[in-house]
Amino acid sequence: MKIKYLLPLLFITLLSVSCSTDNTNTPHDETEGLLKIQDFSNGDYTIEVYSKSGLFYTGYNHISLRIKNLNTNKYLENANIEWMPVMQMPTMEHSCPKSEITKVENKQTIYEGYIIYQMTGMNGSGWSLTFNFTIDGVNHTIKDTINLIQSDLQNVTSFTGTDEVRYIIALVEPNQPVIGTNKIKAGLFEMESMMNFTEVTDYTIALDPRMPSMGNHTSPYNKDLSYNSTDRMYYGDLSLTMTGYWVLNLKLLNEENSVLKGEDITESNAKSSLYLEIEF
Ligand SMILES: [Cu+2]
Repeated sequence: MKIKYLLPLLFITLLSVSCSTDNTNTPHDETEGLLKIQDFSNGDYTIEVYSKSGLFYTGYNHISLRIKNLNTNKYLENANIEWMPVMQMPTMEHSCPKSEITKVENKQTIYEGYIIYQMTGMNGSGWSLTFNFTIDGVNHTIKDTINLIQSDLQNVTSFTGTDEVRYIIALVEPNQPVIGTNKIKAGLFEMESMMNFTEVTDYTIALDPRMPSMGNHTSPYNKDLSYNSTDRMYYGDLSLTMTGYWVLNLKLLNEENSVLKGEDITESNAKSSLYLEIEF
């Protein structure tokens, strides 16, 4: 019995070892399920940038990429890459929250990370993306402008708390909401400077979903979002009792449970000043 299961496993292990030492290091199914957004090229290297949609949107973007050496036509398997999104505005420039770029487990050539665009300019203009990477001690930089599409719904919001700190909350999940209880995942960031955004730890995001078109009714069994130190995101339960347009009314509370932004929903207050939107 055991041998029967071990043998295929051994075979797969051998196969994957032989693959990684193979000189054709471009298994063409590694980008399966992804659509290319854009190539960033400097003549020697091209960074192919992908996502599920093939577009950059305002809000949370999960991004996959790989780097091709144009002289050898091979994809790099051990690159050390950093990125910097910058928006050029009339009087200043600023960045947005982003993750590190890490190698995807079980893939040879794919790297991943996220960028949370909090705004866009006229016709999707304004943003550039710069990649910095080092190969054999040589630094490389590739910069290009991107096109950023405005999301229909408010999936990201930036605001100033009563503590005078500038924050950003972005909806990460659910991607495809269902009737019933959905896992809700959000990122919370503090704007330390125009270029530097850091994850906020151990706060609480109170959640009160409402349906404005139906008497502003709420739903049962929601759970406020709390901090998860493993992936440094916030998680809670979002209950959606029917399809349609929902306002996710929020309140941001610090470690002392002081409200930094947002209000309770009452007879006289139909909406919090801090909210996100979902429609399905
Ligand atoms: Cu801007």
